[in-house]
Amino acid sequence: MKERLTELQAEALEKVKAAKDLRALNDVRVAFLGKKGRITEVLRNMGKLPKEERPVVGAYANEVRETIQRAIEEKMNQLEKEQMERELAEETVDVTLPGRPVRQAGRHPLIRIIEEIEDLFIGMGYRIAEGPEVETDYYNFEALNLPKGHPARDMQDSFYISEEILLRTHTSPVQARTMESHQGRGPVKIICPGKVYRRDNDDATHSHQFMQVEGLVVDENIRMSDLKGTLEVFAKKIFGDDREIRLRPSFFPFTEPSVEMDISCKICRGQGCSVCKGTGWIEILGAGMVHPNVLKMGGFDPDIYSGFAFGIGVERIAMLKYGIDDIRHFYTNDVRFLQQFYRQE
Ligand code: 2NL
Repeated sequence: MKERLTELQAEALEKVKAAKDLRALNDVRVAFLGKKGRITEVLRNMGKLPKEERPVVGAYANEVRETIQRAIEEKMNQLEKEQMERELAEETVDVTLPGRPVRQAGRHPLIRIIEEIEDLFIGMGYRIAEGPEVETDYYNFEALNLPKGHPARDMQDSFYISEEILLRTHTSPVQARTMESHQGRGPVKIICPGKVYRRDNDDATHSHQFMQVEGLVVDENIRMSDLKGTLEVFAKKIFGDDREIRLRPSFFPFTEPSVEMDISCKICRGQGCSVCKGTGWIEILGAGMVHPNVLKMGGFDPDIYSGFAFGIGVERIAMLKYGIDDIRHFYTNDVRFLQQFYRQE
């Protein structure tokens, strides 16, 4: 029986040595030392031995058990160490590798123009006013001298939500609200940047949603010359000191008189090209003296107060300034388009 145990020990040590991983090692442990293992199996026959031999064989069996157990533990430590070393080697980080580039975002070209305009007018003492994009018919039209039945109020041209509620078609309602909040006392000196909506079919020069910055000054003794001087400062700040401006008579329901402002074409310097359509001038905004009806509805006495107002289409300014040929670029978010503006920040 002792020989049998010696043989088992040799066999077990051989298998421990050959075990390639922790699972194989565990199989060896179960096969030899487990409850139904082969050592236990041998000891089950102890009863057949003469009484005096039993303690000797028993002690020897325990020795064998411990020898195998020790071998298993040693092998286990060795395998674990090998595994750890393998993992460490695999997971080594090469700190000298160049990093992966992080894609950098930046401010949208329209926001950049708006901020530039805001900075300029804040420097001239204006405040920035904002208001709702969903407006009432009163503030969007009525208060701006566009009474019911006026052609500009055509259902075809605006996004109506109900008979009295619509998406604002300009930022003028913010100005109408601001005038009202002043309760007939000047001065009002604001610019109103924001999103506006018109029911248009989108193409290279039209978008059903676009950005506007409108300006309004109401005080005593505000004259056309104040408007002209202000717009000239604006034009030169945005397009460069080398640009000329000119005002042409025009018509808007909310201003009287009304004008449109052109800047001289830089591309052809007055010689005539496709951008200025051969005229040497490019239209950039509309403006005028606030209509007495609009002052009245805003709570101001037109015999005491006067004012000027202007409306700037931000996309048009950005397209001219950066040479962009399609308004849809601003709203389709192609990073190749947007990235061209990042580094200028
Ligand atoms: C354009 C023309 C304009 C205004 C907007 C305005 C606002 C009030 C009173 C009077 Cl509250 N006028 N806004 C005035 C003239 C022209 O915009 O073509 N914009 C792109």
